[in-house]
Amino acid sequence: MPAMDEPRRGIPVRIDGLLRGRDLTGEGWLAGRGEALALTTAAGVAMLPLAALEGVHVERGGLDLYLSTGDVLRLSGPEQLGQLSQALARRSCVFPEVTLSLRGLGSRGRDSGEAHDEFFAPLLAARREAERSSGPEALCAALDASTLRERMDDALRSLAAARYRSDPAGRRALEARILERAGALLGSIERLERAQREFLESEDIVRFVRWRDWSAIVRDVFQRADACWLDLRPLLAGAPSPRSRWRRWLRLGVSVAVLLLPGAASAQHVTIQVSRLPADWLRARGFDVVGSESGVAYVVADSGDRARLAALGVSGSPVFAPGTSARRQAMLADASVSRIYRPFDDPQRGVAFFLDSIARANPRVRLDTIGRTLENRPLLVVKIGERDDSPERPNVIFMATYHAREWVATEMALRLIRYLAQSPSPDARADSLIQRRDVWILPVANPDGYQYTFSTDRLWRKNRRPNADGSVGVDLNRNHAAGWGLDDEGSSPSPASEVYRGPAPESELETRAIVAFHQAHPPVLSASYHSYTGLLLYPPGNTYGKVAQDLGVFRSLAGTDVHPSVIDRLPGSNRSHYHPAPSWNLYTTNGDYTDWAYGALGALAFTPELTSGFEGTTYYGFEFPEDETKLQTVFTDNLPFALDLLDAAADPLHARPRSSGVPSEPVALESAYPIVRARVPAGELATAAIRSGSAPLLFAIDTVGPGRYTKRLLAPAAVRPVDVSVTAASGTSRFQILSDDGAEPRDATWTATGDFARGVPALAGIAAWVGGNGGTLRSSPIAVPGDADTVSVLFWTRYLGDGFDLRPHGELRVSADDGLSWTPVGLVAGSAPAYYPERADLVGYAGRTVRLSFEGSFGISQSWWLDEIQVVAHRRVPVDVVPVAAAPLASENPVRGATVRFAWPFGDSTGEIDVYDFSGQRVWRSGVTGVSSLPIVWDLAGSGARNGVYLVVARSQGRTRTLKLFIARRR
Ligand code: 0X9
Ligand code: ZN
Repeated sequence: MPAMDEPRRGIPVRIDGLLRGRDLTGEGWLAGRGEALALTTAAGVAMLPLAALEGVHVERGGLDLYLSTGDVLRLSGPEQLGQLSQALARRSCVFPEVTLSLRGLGSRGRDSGEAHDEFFAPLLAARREAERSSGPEALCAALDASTLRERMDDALRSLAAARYRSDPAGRRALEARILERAGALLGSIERLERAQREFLESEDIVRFVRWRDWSAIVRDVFQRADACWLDLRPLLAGAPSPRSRWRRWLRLGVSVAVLLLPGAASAQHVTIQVSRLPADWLRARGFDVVGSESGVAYVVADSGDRARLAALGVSGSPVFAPGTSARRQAMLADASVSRIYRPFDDPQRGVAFFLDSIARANPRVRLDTIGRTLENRPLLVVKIGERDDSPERPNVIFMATYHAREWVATEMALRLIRYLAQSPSPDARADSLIQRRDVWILPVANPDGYQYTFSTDRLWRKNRRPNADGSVGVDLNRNHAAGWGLDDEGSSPSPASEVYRGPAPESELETRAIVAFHQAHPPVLSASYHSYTGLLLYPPGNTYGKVAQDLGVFRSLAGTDVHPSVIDRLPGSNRSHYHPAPSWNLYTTNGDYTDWAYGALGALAFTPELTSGFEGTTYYGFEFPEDETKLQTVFTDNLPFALDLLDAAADPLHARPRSSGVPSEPVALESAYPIVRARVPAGELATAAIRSGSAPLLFAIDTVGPGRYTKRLLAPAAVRPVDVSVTAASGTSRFQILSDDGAEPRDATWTATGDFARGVPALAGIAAWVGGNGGTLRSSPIAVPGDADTVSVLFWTRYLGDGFDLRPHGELRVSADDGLSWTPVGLVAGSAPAYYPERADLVGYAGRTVRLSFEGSFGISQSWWLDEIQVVAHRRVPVDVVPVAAAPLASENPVRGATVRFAWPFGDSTGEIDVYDFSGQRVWRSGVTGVSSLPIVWDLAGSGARNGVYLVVARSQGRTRTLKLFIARRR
C-alpha cells in the first residue's frame, strides 16, 4: 500500500506468534499503512492487510490478532491496548459505500417523483441514521433489518394504494405484482436480518469477518433496491398515476403555479459532492447527507435542495452515475475546477481531445486505440516518429496512470508527447533518436478510474469494474500475469481492497489490451509512470532480496544513489534525487507491470514514482499541486532518463547512459563468498569460465528471470577466494580481493564502533556486523594497485529502512587521506529484510591507500546487517577492442613462423609487453626500456605456445595498447 499517512515506524510492541510459518516473536513496531498494518521486527516488515484480519481480542495484557491465514499474533506492551483494539475495530468495521453508484436513486423522473421518494425513503432514512451513529453496533442498529423490512413493505404497498384508491381489486393486483418484483430485495433484507444477528452475537475472534459479511449484504440490499426501482418504474407508469388526480384538478382550474413549486416539479435527484463543509453542518440544515470522506460530504439533493445549497453560497459538483454520457458530464462538470490537469472525457480540453489535436497538428504523431474499457473509453496510444512500425527500429514504450489518482504521471506522459512531437525539434538528440526508434506512449492506462477521479473521488486508485461483492475496481498494477497472486503481500484477493488483484491474471480489459499491444510491439525498454515517492524502480518486485540477472543494465540506466539518473529539482522536495532500486525495496507486490514486462518479454521496464510527495512540511502525496512551473519541473527532471531509455534501445548492454554516467557491465562480480556470483554477456555464456586463483570453478547458471543481456553464474566457494577471474569470449575480468571481513571471530581487519557489533542472523559463518544507528564499521588501510580499473566494495546486506523515506539510511564512505575527509561512495535505504549482495564502486583511487567506513543512520540500532564484505580491484582484459593503428605491431599476424617480433607503440617510454591466452593466463612477458632497447621478440616454440587466439598488451605509464594475435603454425 502506498502510504497515505506520513511514513512512520509506529508504536513499539512485543510480538509473539507465527505468520505463514515465519516466526515474528520479538520486539517490533506496529504502524498503519493505508489498508494494512505494518509489523516491523528484526525479521523484516510483515504487512497485514486489514482485510486479512478476522478479529481482535484483548486478554491478560495482550491483544490477539486473528488472521485469515489461521495464524494468531499476540501483541503486548503498549499501554492503550484497549484503545488499539477499538481503533482496529473502527478501521475494520467501516460503513459500506452504498449510494454513489446507484442509477435508480439518481433518476427521479418527472413522472415518478413522489413514488421515487416513497420507495427510497426507508433506505435513505436508515442511511442517514447510520451517518449519525458511530461504532459498529450503532451502525448495525441504524440499519436494523426488521424495521427496514416493515418500512419497505409499507412503502411498496402504498405505491399500489396511491394508484387504486377506490379500487381494492386493482390495488391487490398491482400490490401482488410489485411484491413479486421486489422479491429479490425483500430476500436480501431477510439475509440482512440473519447477518445482523450473527454479527451482534459473534465472538471477538471472527467479529470483523461477520462485519464484512454484514456490509456486503447491506450493499446488496441497496443495489437490489436500485434494480427493483428501475424494474417497477414501467409497471407504475402503466397503472393509473396519482398525478391523474392533479390533471383532473387542473381541468377543474387549479393553478399551474402548484406545479412550479420546488417539491412538486422535482427535477433530477442527484448526489452532490460538497467540499469544505462539515457533514453535520449540512445535516443540521436538513440536507440529506448520505456519506462523507476526507472533507467531502455527499448530499442527495433534488432541485429544491440544490436551490437551497446555492442560496447558502454552497457550490457542489454532481456525482455521476455510471453510464452518464460524457457530453452530459462535461455539461454538468464545474469547468473552473481544473486548469492544467486534463480529465479524460472533457470535449474541450480532455486527454482524448488533446491527443487528437496533437495528432492532427504534427506529422510525426499517430493516434491509435489499442482497446476499450468497461465504460467504453478508448485506450489511446500515441506513436511518435516514422509513421510506420518498422522491425528495424527498436520499440520503446512509455505508459502512465495505471492508478487513477496519479495525475502527475499523465502530465509527464503528455508533456513527453508534446516534446517529442516537435518537428523540427530544437533538441537535436531527441530528434535523431525519434527517427531511429519506434516510440509509443499510452498516457492514461486506466481511463475509467482516471475520469472518476475528476468527477467523483479524487483519490480513486483502481479501475471501475463492478466486483461480484458489490465493491468496485481492480488494481491494474496487480493484475498482470507474472507471479499473480503469489502471496497476499501487497496484493489482495479481497475485491474491496485498494490492491485487489482481480479474479484472475489479466482479468481486466485494460491489462489485456496492454499485454496484446506489448506482444505486437515488444519493447526493448519501457517505463510505467506512477506517483509518488521519488523512486526509480526496476524488477523484480515480488520477493525481497531477489535481483535481476540484468542488474548491470538496470543499474546503469537507473543509476545509483551516488550517481543518480533523475535529479529532483522541485522546491521543498524532501529528496535530492530519485532513489534507484529493485521494486521490492519499496515493498513487495505481485502482478505488477514491470515484473511481467521483464519476465515475459525481457523488456527493461522501470517504474518511476514521480515526486517525493512533500513540499517542505506540506504533504501532498498523490495530489501534486496544479502549478505549471512545478509540473514542468517534474517533466524536465525526468526527461533525461526518458531520453536515455530511447538512446539505450539500440544496445542496452553497451549503453553509457548520460544522466547516471554509470557504465553498463558486460562482466561483473556480485559476490566472491560464500558463493561466487558473476554476470557475463548472455551471448557469451557458452565460452564462460570462472577461476578462483588458477582453479576452475564448477558453476550453475541462474534460472531466475530472463537474463536477456547478462546471465548469472553461481559457484559455491568453500573458502574466501583471494583472486577470481571471469572469462568469456570478449575478454577476461580479474578480480583481486584486497580485503575481506565476515564478522567472524578470526576476522580482524575491520573495526566496529558505536552500535556496530557482531550479531545474527549471519549470511555465512556464525556472525554478521549489526548496527544501524550512529555506529561505524571501518576498514584498516587498503593499498589499491596502480593498474586497477575500478575498486568495488561487495557486501551482503539487509536493513529495515522505510520504502517511503530515504532519511533512514546506511552509507559507505571512502577516505584517501587517512581518515581526514570522507566521500560517500554508496548508500542503502528502503526496505530490505532479506540479505542480498550490494556494491559500491570507487573510481580514481588506483595507486592510493584508502580506508572505508560503513555508517548507519537508520535511527534504530540493530537495523542494518553487513556480512562478507569484500574489497575487490578489477582489471579487464578485453579481446575485441583493438585500436589497430596504435597497437603493438607484429611482424606477422597470423603468425606462421617460430618467432614473432613486436614494435613498441609508446616511443621512448619504458613499460612492458604481456601476452595472454584465451583464458586470461599470462604466457609471456617482456620489459621494454624504450627505443634504444633491442627488438622485442617472442619465441613461440620456447614458450610452448599453441595455435589459437592471444592478446598482446603493451603498457606504459598508465596507457594500454592491445593487439589480437592469431597463431597458426604448421607443424
Ligand atoms: O504499488 C504500486 O503499484 C506502485 N506504487 S504506487 O504508490 N504508485 O501505487 C509501485 C509498484 C512497484 N512494484 C513493487 N513494489 N513490486
Ligand atoms: Zn501507482
